[in-house]
Amino acid sequence: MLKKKPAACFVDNKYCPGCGHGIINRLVAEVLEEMGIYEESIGAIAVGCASLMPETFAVDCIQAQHGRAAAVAAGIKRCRPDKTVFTYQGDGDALAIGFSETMYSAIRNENITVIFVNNSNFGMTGGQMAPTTLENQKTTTTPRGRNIAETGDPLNVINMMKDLNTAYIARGSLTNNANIMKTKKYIRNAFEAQQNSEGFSFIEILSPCTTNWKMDPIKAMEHIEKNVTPVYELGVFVERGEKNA
Ligand SMILES: Cc1ncc(C[n+]2csc(CCOP(=O)(O)OP(=O)(O)O)c2C)c(N)n1
Ligand code: SF4
Repeated sequence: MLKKKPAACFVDNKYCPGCGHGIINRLVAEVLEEMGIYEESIGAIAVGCASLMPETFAVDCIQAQHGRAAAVAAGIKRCRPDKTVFTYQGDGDALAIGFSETMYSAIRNENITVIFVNNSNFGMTGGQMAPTTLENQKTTTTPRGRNIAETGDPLNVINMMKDLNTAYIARGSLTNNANIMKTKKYIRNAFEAQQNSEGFSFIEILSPCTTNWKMDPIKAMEHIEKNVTPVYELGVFVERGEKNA
């Protein structure tokens, strides 16, 4: 039986068929609804395909400028500590132009939740290289494949964050039902950590960009299993202040 659409999703999403953003939007909506807080939460939403989230969501959202979502969320949370405040960001947004805002929110252990969608490219603007683009991955700005001698290594931001003083850090994926359910649990744990005033929580989600990868949805999920997950390991890295890795 199909599960009822969460009330927090009031219209169908507008993402490309097979895009991971639609699944993640729904997971966030389900968690907020199950926790009974979707009318008490505020999203700071990034540019890129992430910016389509508020068109689906019956949750108060503010559109942040490119890269600034974590700083905007931190400001909101400091003014309204009673609200659950989250960002929703792609990898180009959170780790390219917004790297400083993202990292300094973690360094300051701001009591916010960052939902970070790693689809290894700038999706909305046509599939350019992002910090997360894999070695040898072809994008519109690396047509012969990413050359790490020129660009540096793909950015594993969790490796940079996990020794900081933060509350909860995890990386999930969407490649099968078990992974989707684990990712949902990570999102819930992150919101609960925020409600307990434990500090910064960060959920990275490996997600397909079917259009720019030029793959059908099944091939895109296989690509994540075979090529993306070995570079970006799944799991919980920080939990309730305890360092797990
Ligand atoms: C200051 C600024 N520069 C460039 C842009 C153009 N821009 C809009 S979306 C985007 C890419 C976002 O990519 P990503 O964050 O990876 O999100 P995705 O679309 O893949 O979900 C860019 C560069 C902008 N909006 N503002
Ligand atoms: S361009 Fe990529 S990230 Fe954007 S909606 Fe389409 S599949 Fe999703």
